[in-house]
Amino acid sequence: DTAPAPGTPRERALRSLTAARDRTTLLTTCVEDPDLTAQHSPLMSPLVWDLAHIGNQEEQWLLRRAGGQEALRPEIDSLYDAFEHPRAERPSLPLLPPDEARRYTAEVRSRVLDVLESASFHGTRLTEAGFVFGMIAQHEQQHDETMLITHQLRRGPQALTAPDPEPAPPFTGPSEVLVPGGPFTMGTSTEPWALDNERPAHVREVPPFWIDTTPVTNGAYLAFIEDGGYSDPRWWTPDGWAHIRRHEITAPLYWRRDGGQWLRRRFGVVEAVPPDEPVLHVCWYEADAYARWAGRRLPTEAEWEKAARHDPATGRSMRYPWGDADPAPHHANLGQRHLRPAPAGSYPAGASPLGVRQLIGDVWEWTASDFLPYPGFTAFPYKEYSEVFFGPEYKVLRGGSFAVDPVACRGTFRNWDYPIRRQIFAGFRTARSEDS
Ligand code: AVJ
Ligand code: FE
Repeated sequence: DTAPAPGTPRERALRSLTAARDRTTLLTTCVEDPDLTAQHSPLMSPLVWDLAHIGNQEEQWLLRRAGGQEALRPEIDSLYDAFEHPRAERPSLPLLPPDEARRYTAEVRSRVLDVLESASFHGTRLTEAGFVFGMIAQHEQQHDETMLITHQLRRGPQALTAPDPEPAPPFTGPSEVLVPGGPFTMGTSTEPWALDNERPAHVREVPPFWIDTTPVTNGAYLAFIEDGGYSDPRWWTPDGWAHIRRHEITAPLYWRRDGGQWLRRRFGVVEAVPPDEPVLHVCWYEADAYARWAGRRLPTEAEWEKAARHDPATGRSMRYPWGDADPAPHHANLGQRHLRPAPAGSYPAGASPLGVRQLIGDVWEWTASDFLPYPGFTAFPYKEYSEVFFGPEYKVLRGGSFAVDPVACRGTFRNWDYPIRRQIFAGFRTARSEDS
C-alpha cells in the first residue's frame, strides 16, 4: 500500500471538486426548500447558507484569485462571511433563496471548470500542485459534513439513507497496544494539499504509551453510565461537571432510555443503541470523564498521530495508518457511504503496523490537546482558516468521521471544536502512559 493519489494533480482537483458537488447536491435536494431555509438548531446555519457560502468561497478563491476574473457577485461576499455573521443570526439575513443559491453556485462552478483547464499548477504556494483547488474541494467537503450534522439535528421524517457498513466478525484482538517511545515526525511539509495547521513537519519525542485498539464502544460507554458516571464528580473536570449539571446531561446526545433499553435517534429513525459501534455525539468533557473512570486518559494529539503514522519498522511517518495509499473503501468508513460508524474492530486492512484500528474514519476522536500551532507555523492562505482559533478554548479532534470525504482526511489532518460540542460526529479512544 504505497501508491499515493492516482492521476495528475489537475485530474485529482477535478475529481475532488466534482465529488464534493455531488454530495452537496444530494444534501440540498433530499429535503424540500422550507427545510433548506429553516434553522434546525441555533448551533447551525440554514442549509441554504452553507450552499451559497460554498459557492462564494469558490468564487473568491478559484474565480477571482486563481482565475484572475472579475467578481461575479461581490455584493454577497459579506452575507456569506462566517466571521461577520454568527450561525444563530444567519436565518435572519437576506440570503439567496434556494433556487438562486443553486444557480449561483452552479454558475461559479461552470466558470471554475474553465479556469481549472488552463490554471498554472506551479510557481506560487497557492497554485503549486493545485493547492487552492484542493483547498476549495476540502472546504466544500467540510461543509458537506456540517450539513450532515444539520440533517441529523433536523426533526421530521428520514430524508437520507445509505447502506449499513458490511457486518464484521467480532473483534477478538488485544484491547490496547504499546506504542514504543522515541522521536517521530509529526505534521507534514510534503503533503501537497495539507492545510496550514498541519505544517511544518517537525520531530516530537513521545514517551511510550498504550492506546486502545479501537474507539470506545456504546457498550463500554453504557457501563460508565450504569456505574453512575454522570453523577460522580470524581470523574469530571470542574468545568465539565458544572456543564453537565447545568444542562442536565446524562447520556450522549440523541440517546433516550426507554424502560430497560437505550434508544437513539439517527437521521430521522429511532433505533436501539448498538453496543458494538463506537460511541458518537459525546463532548470532550464526557470523553475525558469516561477515560478517568476507566483509569485511563485521552491520548494527546502527538500520541494519536504517532499511533496513526509511525512505522516502527522504518521509523518513518506514513500518510495513513495502512501506508501511503489514498483511502479506499476497504481501509476506512469515510465519505458518507454509510450514515453511521462501523462496529469496533472493522477494517482490518486499515489497521496501523501495530494493529490499531479505525484511526481514520468512523468517528472524530477527541484528544487531550488544545488547538495550537506547530513550531514554524505560518498562516496560509488566510488567517481565518486556523490562526484565529489557536488557543486553549478549542480541543483537537483527529481521524475523521464517516461523514468526511477522503480529500479532507489524512493522518496529519487537524480538526478542532469547543469541549462542550456534541452535535459533531465525535467519539474517542483512551490511552495510558507505559508506567501507569
Ligand atoms: C475545521 C471543521 C473547524 O467548520 O468551522 C469551514 C472548517 N473553515 N469553513 C469549520 C471550515 C471554514 C472548520 N473546521
Ligand atoms: Fe466555510
